[in-house]
Amino acid sequence: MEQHKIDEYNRQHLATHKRKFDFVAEDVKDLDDVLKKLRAFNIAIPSWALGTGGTRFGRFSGGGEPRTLEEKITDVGTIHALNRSSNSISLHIPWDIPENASAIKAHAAQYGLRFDAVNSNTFQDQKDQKLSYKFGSLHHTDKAVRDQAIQHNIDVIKYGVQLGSNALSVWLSDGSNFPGQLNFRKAFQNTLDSLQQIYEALPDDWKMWIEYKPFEPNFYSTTIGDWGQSHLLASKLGKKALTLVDLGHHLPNTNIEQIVSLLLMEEKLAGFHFNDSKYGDDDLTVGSINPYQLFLIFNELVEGMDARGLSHANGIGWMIDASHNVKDPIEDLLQSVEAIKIAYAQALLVDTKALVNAQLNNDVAKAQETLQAAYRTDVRPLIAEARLREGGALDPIAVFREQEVRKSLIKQRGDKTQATGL
Ligand SMILES: [Mn+2]
Repeated sequence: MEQHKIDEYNRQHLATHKRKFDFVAEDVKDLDDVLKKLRAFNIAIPSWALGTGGTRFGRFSGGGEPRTLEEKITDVGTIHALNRSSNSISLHIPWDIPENASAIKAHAAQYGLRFDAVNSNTFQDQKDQKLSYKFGSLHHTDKAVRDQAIQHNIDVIKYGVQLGSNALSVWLSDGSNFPGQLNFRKAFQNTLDSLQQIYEALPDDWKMWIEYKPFEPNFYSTTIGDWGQSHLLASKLGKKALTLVDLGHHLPNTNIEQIVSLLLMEEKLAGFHFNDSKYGDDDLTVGSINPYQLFLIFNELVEGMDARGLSHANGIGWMIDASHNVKDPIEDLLQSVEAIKIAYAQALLVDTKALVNAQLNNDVAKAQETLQAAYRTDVRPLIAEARLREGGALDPIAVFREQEVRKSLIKQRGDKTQATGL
């Protein structure tokens, strides 16, 4: 994405933007501080979200999908050039093995990108793999399978070290489909023992992020099924182990914002996998179904991070984990980042003094009014202004469409390409 094209678009739309920005900015206390925070806030793009996601019934590629890790990085570069808020990429091993780490790093640096957490994968069997994960990986009854899965995680750390990453993200599909299939206690102990061995392989400045999920692909039990189980493991492992919250990994109507608040309090919140859902782990675009919940989560994040003096930009990990089977992946990721920044900006606008007062006085109506006053503010011009000051586009999707980026990707890469991933 050439900068002059972005600048040209911005020039054409500057007057309209100014009018909208001035209108909302007038009522924002600490405007400079809010803009500074918005400019610093970046969300990592997962390497598996740049192609069209499949479902268990089918997959309909959209054309021009990245065929290699280099092309995935190029696409993240396009996203970052447009929104200036996606300065890192999160790799999934073995879908994206960096064969030549220094060349990959240089390619990413060219777009101003670095590498976020690396993700291991023991929920599928790979070609040439000796033992199967059909009945689990780190919790497996057979020590040989556990050892193989442990070694894979250690290999992933090694790839991550070469790329300058500093966290290993672990999601296990381990669980059971039928009552009686598994001894819960032994499965948990095996998992703990396996994670301990991986933990010992972590470099000093690394973290281990432990993700949980209540069901799917197993439908009777999941060995790390909820935040309690993840937190129990993280507590037993030590300071470098933390709980990762994937928004779609909860049963319907779970109060995720409360989970976030308590994990932050305990210094055990690793970070986020953003997505949205209506029924289960739908992996829909974050903010597309329940933007109010996203705002309430960010309200707890801002309050809890401020209470601990953490930097919003990098105090915890921010990452998208979604799968798009009908949209252009780049447009979907641009929408995702925008939705996250909207919720963040609204949380920054909460009148915290008024809220604390309302809470102390049990003024329930005032507390609700205070939160919703922030939520109902149209903060999009603030985000556009922050993006403009960083050199991004006032409207990233509009530029992506005007420049016919997808069309040229199809021309370069072909119509029938398929990115590695789900
Ligand atoms: Mn996830």
